[in-house]
Amino acid sequence: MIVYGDLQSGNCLKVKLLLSLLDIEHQWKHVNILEGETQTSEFLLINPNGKIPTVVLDDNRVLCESNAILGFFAENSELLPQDNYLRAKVYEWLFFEQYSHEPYIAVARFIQKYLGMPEHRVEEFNSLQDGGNKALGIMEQQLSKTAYLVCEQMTIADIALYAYTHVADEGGFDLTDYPNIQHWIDNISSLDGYVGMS
Ligand SMILES: N[C@@H](CCC(=O)N[C@@H](CS)C(=O)NCC(=O)O)C(=O)O
Repeated sequence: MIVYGDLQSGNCLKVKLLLSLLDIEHQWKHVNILEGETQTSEFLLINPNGKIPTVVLDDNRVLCESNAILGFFAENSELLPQDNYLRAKVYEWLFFEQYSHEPYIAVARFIQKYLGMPEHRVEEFNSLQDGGNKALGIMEQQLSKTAYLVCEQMTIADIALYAYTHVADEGGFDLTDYPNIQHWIDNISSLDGYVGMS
């Protein structure tokens, strides 16, 4: 199977980290977003939305959207609970990540790290800080009660949220304000099979 991605992207790191933790063999193809490689006619034939991560399975079926990809590969593993309620809590965090976390933290990081904070985006960057800190506050609150976001066991919710949280400082967020998140980050980054951004 082929995974199209960029390891500097949190959405792509989610997939790389899960495949590594579950020891699933794959070929990683680097895609350069800033060079427009997600918008070529060849790439748009694979994913009409022009985004990474994108997975092409061995039978040529395609799967997009990082959190859907996590769910697909985690099925029948301990990273996706069988219990209905716990599974719904995993989904709750996955949707939270896409709507209340990534649009603030990942976008602020993109403006600062990828674009080098251009003058015309400074106001937008500043406007993302409250929303990002709100999301971090919600995670911090949960992690003061349980070791991982859903329960005492790690799930794909943790992988999804880890991706942009552990580099939130690159978007202007100060993680020293969030000691439980810092502890959770340390736990995840010391797992066997861990891979980070490179
Ligand atoms: N909701 C999608 C977001 C994917 C996404 O925005 N990917 C970015 C990189 S992090 C991308 O491919 N941008 C290139 C483009 O929009 O042309 C997911 O979770 O996979």
